[in-house]
Amino acid sequence: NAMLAWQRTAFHFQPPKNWMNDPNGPLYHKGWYHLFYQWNPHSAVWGNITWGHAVSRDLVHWLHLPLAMVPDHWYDANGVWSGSATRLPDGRIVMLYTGSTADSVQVQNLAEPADPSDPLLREWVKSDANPVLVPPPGIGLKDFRDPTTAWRVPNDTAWRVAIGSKDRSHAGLALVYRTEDFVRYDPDPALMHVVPGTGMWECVDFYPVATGSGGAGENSGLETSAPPGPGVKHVVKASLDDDKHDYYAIGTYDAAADTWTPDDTVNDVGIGLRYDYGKFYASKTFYDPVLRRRVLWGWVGETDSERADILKGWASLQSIPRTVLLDTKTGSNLLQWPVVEVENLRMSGKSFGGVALGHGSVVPLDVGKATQLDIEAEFEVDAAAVEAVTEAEVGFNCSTSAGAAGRGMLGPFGLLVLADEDRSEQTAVYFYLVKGTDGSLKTFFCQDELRGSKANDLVKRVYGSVVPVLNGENLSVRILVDHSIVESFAQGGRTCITSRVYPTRAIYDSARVFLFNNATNVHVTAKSVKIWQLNSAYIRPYSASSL
Ligand code: DQQ
Repeated sequence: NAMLAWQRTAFHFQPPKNWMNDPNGPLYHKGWYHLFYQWNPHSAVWGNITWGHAVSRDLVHWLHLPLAMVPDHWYDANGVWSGSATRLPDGRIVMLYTGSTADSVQVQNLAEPADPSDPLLREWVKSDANPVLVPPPGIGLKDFRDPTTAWRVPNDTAWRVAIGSKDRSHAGLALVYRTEDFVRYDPDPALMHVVPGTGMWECVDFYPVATGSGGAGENSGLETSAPPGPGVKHVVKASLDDDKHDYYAIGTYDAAADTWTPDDTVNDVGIGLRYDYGKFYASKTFYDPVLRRRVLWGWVGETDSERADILKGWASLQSIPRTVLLDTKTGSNLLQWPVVEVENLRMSGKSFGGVALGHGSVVPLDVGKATQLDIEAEFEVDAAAVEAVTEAEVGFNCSTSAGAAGRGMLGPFGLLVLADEDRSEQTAVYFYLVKGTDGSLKTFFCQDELRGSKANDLVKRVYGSVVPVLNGENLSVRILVDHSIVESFAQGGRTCITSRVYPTRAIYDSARVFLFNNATNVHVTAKSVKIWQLNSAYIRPYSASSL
């Protein structure tokens, strides 16, 4: 379909056509990264859920393989829903996934590769023992899904698996089962964690992060079974069915009881931090033994209409895979950053230095074609001007604000991407400072889609949240632009925002980039802006000759 063809992305993972949702069972095996995903083989809307499958050498270029699993048994007849992979120390790979039965009951099933020596793991065999777990007493038949990667603890042979649910009072929760063989489970699950009011927890994720005492950094990711103890914290993530956002918290895992306690109870799972303040859901991490890092995948859905999805014949992307680390400087949030391999797509780059942005200025940056970009920008605000302001917009909130068009004393300022020449379309990525009467500064990081497209069958929002900025730090942002997606990472990945936008004019050679400062009381300097054109990734069907 030539119509809307420019909306298809060039370096984000997509199936050749139809509907996709959650990433499933990511793993590394014999030289290949594997990604499975929820897929509808028949149309561009959710349904008939099967597992699509693709492999990559570098998390950027992908080969599509035949379907891994289809709904062909009573215990998954209504859909092969989400699940996770676990690599056992003897090299065995087990896949646990949720089946929606012929009667729409949610059960957990086991599958294994038919031939583990096949690097491509093309064929999957479902266990004769399926289903291996059914909803326990007190849990709704449709509230029991998405098993995690399994982990072990020191001095115990039993594996642990967490499964998301909710209780009768609408509290979201994670149950933990123990198993020796992935077929028989302790029928009495531990309650890992529960948060009142948060509703059904989908796609729970649970993993350790290094606190830095052992040296933090890109290659300091921890294997899922890394023993708890000094130098290790554990993250719990839940995808909230109620509001379709992924929430996480950092805390301490008690391996004896299989319970977990957040460091900060005010910002508990589901009520505190999000991985991403835009369109990003049902995410999952895996440990990459090659680069010793933890990598996060998330489903980025559409914000156009179902009608448009059917017209264009596809729906949804996967986010750029992101390295996840504990931010050892703040200790209270994670850092997410596009995997380093993305930088191999960089082609010609341009640098701009010391661009002065006076009140109300808009400065075009000539970078040529601007539909596939990697941008790194750093801003310095005029400290004396900030000092002179006594109080500024303490009640500010990205989502309820007027967006980039609003004019505050100390914001907004940042970049406009996927903009056309006269900015009839633009997606704004920006900072906005607020100042309390006590002189304290707070920095917001926002993304404004309100003018993203001339089309009107779209959900357009201003997204964002606070981003921690430490003493002496400039404001920095990394932005990946890929036709119909803008993925942004502020302050090294402390706060992230993903938008789907559907420009009708800022397409092909008409797309532009601008710097802007709409603040009334502060001058800003874009200290450095680096912009690279990004090449397209090879994402194509597998054939024997493609190896
Ligand atoms: N998607 C799957 C479920 C999961 C939901 C079904 C989250 O397993 O809870 O497609 O998007």
